[in-house]
Amino acid sequence: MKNNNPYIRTLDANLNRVSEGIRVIEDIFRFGYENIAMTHSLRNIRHRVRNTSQMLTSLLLHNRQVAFDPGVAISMKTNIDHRNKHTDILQANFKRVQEGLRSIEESLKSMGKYDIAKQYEQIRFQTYSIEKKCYLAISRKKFFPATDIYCLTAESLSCGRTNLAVVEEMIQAGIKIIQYREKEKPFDEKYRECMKIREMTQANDVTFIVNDHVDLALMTKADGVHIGQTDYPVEAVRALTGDDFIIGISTHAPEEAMRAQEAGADYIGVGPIYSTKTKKDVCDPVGHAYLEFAVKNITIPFVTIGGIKEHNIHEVVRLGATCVGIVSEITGAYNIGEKIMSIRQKIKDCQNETI
Ligand code: TZP
Ligand code: MG
Repeated sequence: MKNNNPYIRTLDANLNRVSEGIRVIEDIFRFGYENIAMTHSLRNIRHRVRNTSQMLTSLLLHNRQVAFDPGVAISMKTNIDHRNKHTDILQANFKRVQEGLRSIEESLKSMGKYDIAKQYEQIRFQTYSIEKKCYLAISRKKFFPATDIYCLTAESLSCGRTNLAVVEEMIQAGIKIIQYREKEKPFDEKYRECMKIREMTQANDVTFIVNDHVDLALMTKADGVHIGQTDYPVEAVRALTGDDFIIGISTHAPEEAMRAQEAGADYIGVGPIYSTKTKKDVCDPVGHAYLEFAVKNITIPFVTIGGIKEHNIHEVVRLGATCVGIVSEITGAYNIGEKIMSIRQKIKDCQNETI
């Protein structure tokens, strides 16, 4: 058959190549690493690749001529690649995706479709930073766990129970990440509590984060630290802790979130969504709009926090929050285990609604 439009055929082949390459990477993060955040951002980019040229679909299919493609025969004769490590497969597929995107750009320019070409250029740049995040995610041994509830301590809101007693109940209820947040006590006491919590969390495979104090986090061998906007910069903290350490940062606006992500934070706090009395120096509630921004734009894990209770949790989950930070509703519950079970069920119910 006559090769009537080489640009359209190149475009068609490369759109398939790029989507397939992203799908391979996505599946490694989905099934191999069970990394929700990376799976999510790869899925977004795969959809963006397809949606950007949706109006060309019928043109592309009309011009598809697999039987006349000399590349098929060459490929059939070539031995299969012997890549067996995840990192080799990732590297090969990122290259495939980026080369494909460049080829798409050039074909579109040759067809006079400069605006769409520009969009694919942006997608290509996006893949460069996702590639870096993928490598960081797998080179770090410490991951933000894939989990629904992020618990924090608050002894003054624990109905007379100690931080240690509350943490014990959280662990028994199956909580997978706990932050030690304690603003009042002297450092020697904080140190003793953190040492004990480290022991308890380690024994139960629970991620342990220390609020505010990177020195305390390092001394007690916590998995990470959680800092605020006016604390030391993420880069400076990272220089101190190394890569094998989780750094989380509170954010209250899109610019702060983007900056934290660029600076190499492992996760961000998104909030306060609703008004809360738990945090003393807290800003006004950011409401649902900022959460919606985070759901669409943030590619690292994020913890939705601030005034979240059993009665309003459905609102944030329906907007796309997957991990929710809850303080007083849990620390102040009469029965912490039952409260966690019941909140967890509400989260599941909302997630099932959207399937
Ligand atoms: N960061 C933003 S709001 C907040 C923190 C630590 C406190 C949330 O507490 P609560 O009791 O769940 O409203
Ligand atoms: Mg702080």
